[in-house]
Amino acid sequence: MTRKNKKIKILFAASEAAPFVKVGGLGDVAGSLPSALAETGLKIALILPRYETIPKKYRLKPIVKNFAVSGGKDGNINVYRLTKDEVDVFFVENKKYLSRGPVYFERTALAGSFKEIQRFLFFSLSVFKILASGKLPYEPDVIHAHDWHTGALVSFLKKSGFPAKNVFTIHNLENQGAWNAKAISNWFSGMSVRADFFREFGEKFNFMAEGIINADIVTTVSPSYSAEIGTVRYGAGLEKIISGRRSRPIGILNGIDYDFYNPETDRLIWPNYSAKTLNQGKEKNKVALQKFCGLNIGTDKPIFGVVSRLTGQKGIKLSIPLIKDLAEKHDAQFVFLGQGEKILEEKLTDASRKYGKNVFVKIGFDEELAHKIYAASDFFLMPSLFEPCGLGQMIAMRYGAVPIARKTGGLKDTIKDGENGFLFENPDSDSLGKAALRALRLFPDKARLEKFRRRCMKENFSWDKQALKYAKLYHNIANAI
Ligand code: NHF
Repeated sequence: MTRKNKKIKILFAASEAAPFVKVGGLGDVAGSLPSALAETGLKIALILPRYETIPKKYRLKPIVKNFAVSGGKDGNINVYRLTKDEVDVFFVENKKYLSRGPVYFERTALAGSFKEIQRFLFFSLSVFKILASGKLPYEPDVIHAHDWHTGALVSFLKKSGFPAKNVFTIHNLENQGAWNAKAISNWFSGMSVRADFFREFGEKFNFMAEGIINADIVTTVSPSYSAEIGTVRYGAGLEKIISGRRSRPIGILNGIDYDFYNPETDRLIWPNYSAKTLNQGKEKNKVALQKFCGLNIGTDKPIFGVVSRLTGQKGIKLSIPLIKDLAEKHDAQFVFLGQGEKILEEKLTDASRKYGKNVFVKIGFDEELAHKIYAASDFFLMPSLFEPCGLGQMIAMRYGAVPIARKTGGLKDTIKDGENGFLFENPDSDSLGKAALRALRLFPDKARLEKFRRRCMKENFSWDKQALKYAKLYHNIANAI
């Protein structure tokens, strides 16, 4: 069989993947893209840390026991396997570094502790060593690493001359896993592992940069983000590294799981509905959400939904000054779900205390409530300062909620201003306020509103087309000498 006709084998390495473990968008993508890739005819496997939070209902089969990654018994791993939707999923267990506690150690999910750096360096090292030993019952042609958590894996593969090709995807350049180089080198040398090939940035190593520098191909999760990150404004200090590569990162827009997010069958929402029954369906979901949240009840009140990490990136700050005005003058309602920076959590909670009948806030993660918000909302707010892709706007559109978003990254690539959403340019409350007022003017015009909603629901953000783009890219590099 020639290499061209052979089934190419891909291995995904990531810090999270739904449904086993999900904190944010990365988990959605690493969880749903593999099965879409399997449908294109590729052989695909996924490797994750085995966190203790992974539900016991997943029956994992032990396949490798007591494999030594580094010196001492703390450095041994066990590997487990489970097969789901034609995808082999490998889980790496290690009590000291990988398995205990939450996935990330900060509420924002941004790397902020040495413990977290150690976790993902150890994971990267484990994946590299087990691949190099030939003990993993899977020999990939392409290793696809995601975000800083697996940046070191790309370096280990490259520096050792490992024969597989590698792809590195930037999901969010803000979270770089940069940490004091000395602390890492000392810890590594205690385990007899070399760190001298990581590049130093001042006094730090930077694992996002390691991935970008050493990968055969770098991708981003939308075309616009790929162009943006070569600039000082969006490059988060890595713009030179990015524009210094031979070719610009390839932007492939994310998809969403169209079976999981489907208003016709979704069991987490109140009544199901389709594009044909959308007005009635959304009204019923709205009243049910208003009751659930203790808001004033009425289908004439526009609901703005927000499901988001509460961090600077997401621009939630821009929406806070608008709440009073829109709630008092326009009888608008807001439903927020998310967690992150304390200050944002407090400001939102304050607003819900002041305008309790029009503002509901839940701090935390809640998959079920998230679906209910998508189904019930008229508008969905994403005022992000930058947005690599953004999944919320695509999910919202699938449920007929019209997005109001900043014109950046994947938001710009998925929303057409004045057709299926509202975009604004400047990252300030005034500009967001103007976009929200345009949306509010649409609200009483039921026929026009319905047109917007239908156009949203007509979009196709499933993985099908996007998975083919990845498949083509894997074939190209696997076949390149
Ligand atoms: O969609 C998954 C997600 C993106 O824009 C999102 C982000 C993190 O910031 O690719 O990763």
